[in-house]
Amino acid sequence: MDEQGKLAASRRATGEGRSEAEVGERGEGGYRQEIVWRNVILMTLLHLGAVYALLLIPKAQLLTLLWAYLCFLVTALGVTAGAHRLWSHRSYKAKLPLRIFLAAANSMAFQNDIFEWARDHRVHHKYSETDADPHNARRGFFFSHIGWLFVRKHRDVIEKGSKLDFYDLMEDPVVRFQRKYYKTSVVIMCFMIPTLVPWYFWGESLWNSYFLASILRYAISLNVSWLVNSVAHLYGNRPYDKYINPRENTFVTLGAIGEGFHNFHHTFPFDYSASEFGLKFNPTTCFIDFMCLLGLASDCRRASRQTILARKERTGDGSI
Ligand code: ST9
Ligand code: ZN
Ligand code: ZN
Repeated sequence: MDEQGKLAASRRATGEGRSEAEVGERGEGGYRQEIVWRNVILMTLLHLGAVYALLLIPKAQLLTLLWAYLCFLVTALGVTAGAHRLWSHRSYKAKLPLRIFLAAANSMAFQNDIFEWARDHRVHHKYSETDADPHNARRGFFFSHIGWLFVRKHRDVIEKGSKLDFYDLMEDPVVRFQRKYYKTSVVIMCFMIPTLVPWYFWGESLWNSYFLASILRYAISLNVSWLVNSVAHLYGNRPYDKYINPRENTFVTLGAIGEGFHNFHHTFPFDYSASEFGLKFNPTTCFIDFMCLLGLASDCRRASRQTILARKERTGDGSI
């Protein structure tokens, strides 16, 4: 990226140029919580739609249900192998075709574009459980699960977040492209493709495929991702560091295709497997390993066995 581009990306990332009024609205010293009603209404409608979709399950073709599940897996990989382990943590390297696939899968997830997701996530790791953490679990289960999307961010998120480095993200043309065409890519990947494939290929009704492969799949994948921020920050063991909140939670691991080993992950965020156990229920790790086999991924970073054991000994809670 040229210097101009870098400067513009940095300005966007740091929030430079935000008006006094906008900053003032977040409260000078304290924090005035401002509800974003548009988000409350849209998320309520989405969840009502998902409950209605459950009633359609017995009426849908088996292939449609399998397709919805496949879409869920692709969605999940776009978040776990893409936005999370690749772009937020740089825990492995991916060649262009894999990055394009992961960016498309990430648009299917419709969880904000990769840049925004990774920016919030890096801030979450750096300032966990403080006001600068976008989904600070100390503000309760509801806030860390979904509530953080219903209010304007605490000013600490933006202030402290602006001090972190996000250059590498905007240096990736795939990230820039996805951010530029984010809305279009979401319409295509999150809504059109999941809905049209069952209708075109096996004659499912548009109604069924829209509610099952788009709405229900989207609502479930959001909630599963949010469980990492809520449940995995509140319930479970802390074998690696008992002084931090994130925990190992099997229930979350199962839903979030290997992302519930959260005490390990916050202790060793650079580890590409996000868990001590590599393949022990970690479909995301299986996927990255397979990509390495195909030559599409490389340089997987790992915390050494010795480092893990020493850390467990020093700060773990004694559980396994
Ligand atoms: C969603 C995200 O659901 C889910 C994330 C889940 C994370 C899980 C993590 C666990 C890891 C493992 C993965 C497991 C996955 C398993 C998958 C299984 C399926 N630093 O945000 P704005 C600045 S999204 C620095 O508008 P407001 C910046 O300048 C759901 N600066 O703040 C920015 O401007 P720009 C769908 C920052 O006005 C400006 O501030 N999406 C930072 O307070 C304004 O930013 C929605 O529902 C930072 N961190 O609004 C939309 N942040 O962006 C939700 C901001 O131009 N979002 N700045 O550079 C919104 O509507 C708004 O963000 C808001 C806050 C209302 C929440
Ligand atoms: Zn966390
Ligand atoms: Zn992380």
